[in-house]
Amino acid sequence: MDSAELLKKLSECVEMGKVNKDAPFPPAMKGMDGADELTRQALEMGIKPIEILNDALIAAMEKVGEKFSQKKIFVPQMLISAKAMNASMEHLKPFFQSGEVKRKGKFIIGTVAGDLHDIGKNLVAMIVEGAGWEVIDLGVDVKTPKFLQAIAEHPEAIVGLSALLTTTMQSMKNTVNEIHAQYPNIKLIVGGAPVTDAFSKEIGANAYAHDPQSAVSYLNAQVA
Ligand code: B1M
Repeated sequence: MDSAELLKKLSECVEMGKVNKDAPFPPAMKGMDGADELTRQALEMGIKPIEILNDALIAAMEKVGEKFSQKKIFVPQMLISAKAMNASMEHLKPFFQSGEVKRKGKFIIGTVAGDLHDIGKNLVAMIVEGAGWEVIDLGVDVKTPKFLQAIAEHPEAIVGLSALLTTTMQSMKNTVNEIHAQYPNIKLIVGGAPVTDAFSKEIGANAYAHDPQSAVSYLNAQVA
């Protein structure tokens, strides 16, 4: 198998959610190498981590994000693709951490104060990471001082806020106000099931993303 074929196969594994050889899903790929084994082989073959990231992983996650936006796949498939991507990323992390591969930028994300829902936020974090960004995930029930602390540590970052409850949309508004009061130039993206574009404008966020792929599109546009 040459390097182009290997990257294509790896990309398919991430798109289809084939984590490793032992993984039973998807049934059509049973017994075949998965993202874990193929990433190891790609590195052993001398393919650069940046090529693996861009040509296989990011390409695959873009397709996954688009299919999700078009309702051709649903949350479970997206989660399993993200799991396969993570299996591959485990092999690439040392290269990112050493600075050998340059990320597009930093993205701080958290679910706002009072809100414990994290499935959507985690999906956004994983897809954004798969798109080549360094993600600083602050978790759930994140109060404004924790966001402010993270921004002080990473002033170049773009910040994402997630809310799933109509009640915590008020926390989102407060956090956006307080962040912008201290850091008027920081870019803020908001999202989550009850959040709308109109609400995002009303509270002065810089952008509304209805799904992970639109968050990626906004982020990539900032560094294009
Ligand atoms: Co809760 N819950 N829940 N819940 N829960 C909802 C949200 C609710 C709609 C259910 C209902 O009543 N029909 C309702 C909210 C009603 C409202 O406010 N209008 C509700 C409620 C009321 C509650 C409690 C108050 C229940 C109670 O205790 N009485 C309580 C609140 C706890 C708290 O947060 N303080 C509660 C608790 C829970 C669980 C802990 C049991 C669990 C959360 C587990 C977890 O997250 N680890 C839970 C769950 C699972 C849900 C539902 C069933 C599913 C949410 C979910 O994960 N969806 C939900 C009903 C529903 O949505 N069907 C419900 C899948 C996820 C992939 O979608 O999060 O929307 P979502 O993320 C999407 C987009 O929104 C977007 O990308 C994702 C992928 O497309 N997105 C972003 C999200 N964040 C983004 C950020 C971005 C960009 C895009 O940029 C920064």
